[in-house]
Amino acid sequence: MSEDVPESHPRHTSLVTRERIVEGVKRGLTSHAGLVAQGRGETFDYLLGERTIESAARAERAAAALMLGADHPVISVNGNVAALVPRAVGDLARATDADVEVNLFHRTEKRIERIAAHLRDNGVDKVKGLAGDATVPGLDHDRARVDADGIAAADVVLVPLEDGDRAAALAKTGKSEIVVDLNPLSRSAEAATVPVIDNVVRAIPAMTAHARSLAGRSDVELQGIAERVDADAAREYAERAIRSGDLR
Ligand code: PTJ
Repeated sequence: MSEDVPESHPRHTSLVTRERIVEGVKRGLTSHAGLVAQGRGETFDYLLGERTIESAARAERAAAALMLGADHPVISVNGNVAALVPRAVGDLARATDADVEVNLFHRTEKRIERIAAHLRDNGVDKVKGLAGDATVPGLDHDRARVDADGIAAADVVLVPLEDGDRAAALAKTGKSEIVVDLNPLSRSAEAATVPVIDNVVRAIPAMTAHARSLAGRSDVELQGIAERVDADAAREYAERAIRSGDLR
């Protein structure tokens, strides 16, 4: 259990995060593949120094502005996100007036129901994803299913830790896509309108803080902030940080 990891441990946060994923698997929220994804994420986070790099901080502000200025923003939640940041997802949804939709790569009705219940237990009032009555074009069978009044109707979708195929297919629908992914070279990050190269445990609370401080800005101002991010430059900055990182 995470309480067993002493706070004095130099990698306390990373170990607690890992424990949350293990717990998520035990509770049937997170897929077994989610463990592998977590391991990959940990590697990139280690190489980034387990901190929010400057370009990611700028992208988080832009992402918040994009969501605030949207007509219908939706936060997509998978098994890893549900285990790691259930409360933070609710906070961001309230701060940006966004829908929350459970949308799984390894889709089972049982896991969707469990995740929806877990999110509700953590203060998310309304959870979509159970209907699955629309599809994202270009994807085969269950991986394509989304809610007609959720992701299918959204103009801005936040997809943390997404599979590359699905992120690319969603981008092709013309929606603006915010991707949180620690790997700047991933196809998901490449598909993003706003790539946030940061750990979801830091990125979602940071986006909420930005959304709160940007509340009340005009649509023109929000659009200006959102457009100021150069997606290619953000990915390149992160790649440089990883390749040249001095971790000692
Ligand atoms: O719950 P499901 O069925 O929807 O499945 C979710 C996973 C994440 C298992 C599924 O979407 C998947 O297989 O994803 P990938 O292709 O492994 O991609 C996950 C990406 O997220 C990788 O590029 C990781 O580096 C990155 N990642 C992992 N943990 C974090 C992360 N990025 C940000 N924060 C993290 N904590």
